Amino acid sequence: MQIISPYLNIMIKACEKASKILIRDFGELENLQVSKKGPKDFVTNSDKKVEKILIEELLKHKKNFSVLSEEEGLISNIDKNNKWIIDPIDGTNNFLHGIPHFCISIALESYEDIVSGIIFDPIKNEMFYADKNQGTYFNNHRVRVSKKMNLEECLFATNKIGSSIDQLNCRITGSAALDLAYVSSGRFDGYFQNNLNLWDIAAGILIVKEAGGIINNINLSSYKNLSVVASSSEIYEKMIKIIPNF
Ligand code: LIP
Repeated sequence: MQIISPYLNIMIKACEKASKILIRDFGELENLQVSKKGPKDFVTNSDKKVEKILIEELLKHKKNFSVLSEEEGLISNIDKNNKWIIDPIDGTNNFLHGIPHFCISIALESYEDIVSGIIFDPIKNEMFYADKNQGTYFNNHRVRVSKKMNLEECLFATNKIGSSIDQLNCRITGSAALDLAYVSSGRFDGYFQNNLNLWDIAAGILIVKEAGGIINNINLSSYKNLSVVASSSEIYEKMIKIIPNF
């Protein structure tokens, strides 16, 4: 019997509400005003609208919780031990190029531990979620990481290309959160990437672990330039022997 925490219920409802805007704007891509935030990072109006809806919905139920979000940054609140960690659109570049591979990612960090997480792909209507010690679910079905043992049979997600990993079969998808979600359900056998932000991966950290996966230790107090290695226990050691040092 699947029982989800009140926090996860709040996160699911916030995603469902915000995703309506995301789906509409994705369909009207050419009308989006884009304001340049930096060489690589474009901020869309959608990004900000979705973030605003998510923050409003989450704080409606837990008004004292703090927030760390991609556009707003850190909103320190009365309760500094509980923090919503939000990426309103993970896969922003895919979104802007009309590629239907992006998601909303929300995590709840409580006393320096990720206790609930959700990754929702509104275009494919695929929702991955977990509460700590309760397992990982994909559209209401329990999922587990890959059982493959041989690297030759594996498919990895990364953004690292180069000779040292030519022996691995890799994909670069543009969404760290969905990469981690796909590891949790066995679509990818492993994932490794560096130079990530905490909001890209916070939900995925728990979702991989609760699906029986292994993930390197992530320092939740640093928000930028994070490295992630995630897979099943069967191939974790084999994988890290091959991938470049981060
Ligand atoms: C993105 C990550 C992706 C990474 C991009 C960017 P955003 O997050 O999901 O894996 O390669 O550089 O960081 O900016 O779309 O939320």
